[in-house]
Amino acid sequence: MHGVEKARESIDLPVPTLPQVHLFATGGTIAMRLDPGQGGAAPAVSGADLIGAVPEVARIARLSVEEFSNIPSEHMTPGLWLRLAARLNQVVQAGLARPRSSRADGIVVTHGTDTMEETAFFLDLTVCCRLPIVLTGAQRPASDPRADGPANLRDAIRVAACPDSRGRGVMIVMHGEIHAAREALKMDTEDLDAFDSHSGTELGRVQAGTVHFTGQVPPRRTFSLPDHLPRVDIVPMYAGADDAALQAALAREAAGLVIAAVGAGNVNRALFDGINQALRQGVAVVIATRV
Ligand code: DAS
Repeated sequence: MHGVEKARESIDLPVPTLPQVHLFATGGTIAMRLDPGQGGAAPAVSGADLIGAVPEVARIARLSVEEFSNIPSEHMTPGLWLRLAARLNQVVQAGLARPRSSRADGIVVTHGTDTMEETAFFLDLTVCCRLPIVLTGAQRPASDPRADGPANLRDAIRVAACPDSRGRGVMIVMHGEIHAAREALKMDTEDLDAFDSHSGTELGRVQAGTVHFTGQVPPRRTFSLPDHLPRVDIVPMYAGADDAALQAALAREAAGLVIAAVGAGNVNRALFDGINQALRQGVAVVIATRV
């Protein structure tokens, strides 16, 4: 009798629930396998397979998966950014209407590393919420015996599930490092430590399974999601450049140009004249620098 009473008592105790993390799989090397027929790595692994490869994350979070796409990130487009941001906003908004136990506490996006910084920055500008949104990927395909995808995914889920990650905007988690989306740059084509923060100070690290934040979150601005993104071209300045790229952008009716100028924003005569022509045509021109 005493034992039955005890069992009833333990059933009535509130059960602590694990955080809920929603994963969007978009593709990239993390979702590729070597395909000798194609002479390289090719998309082959779903988001559900990625989670299946790290069963231990069931101790960190409850997971749901959405197969958004399975593409190399070179194929990412502004149209796909709009769709992805809209879905993330839906998940955030739907979650707010749900009871605490069934709403997402964090979001992970698996993505190719080549344009990850661009997607991360776009999401940082357009998904306005305090939920952690964490992008991760891999430098080695899933078929590589030393694949880095599983460890990166585990770390990303840890960061997305961590209460301390709230309000820090969109982040990239790779090789145990946490980078703010506004700061992250892919700096190495092959090394597993592929990303750096351009200020030189990362936001934090995942060490021995624990999330540590050490850096400051850069100031964040968010915008409501437009229906359509205007064409903006990047025009590089380099020794010997002429205005060919700039004229091609104008011919394709770019609404804006970003000039990757040299030094403190310098261009040569040909680009200077082209920029003035663009301004006369009402095209927005932003002078940035390669440095
Ligand atoms: N396959 C490339 C990409 O999709 C590289 C990678 O993911 O690391 O971006």
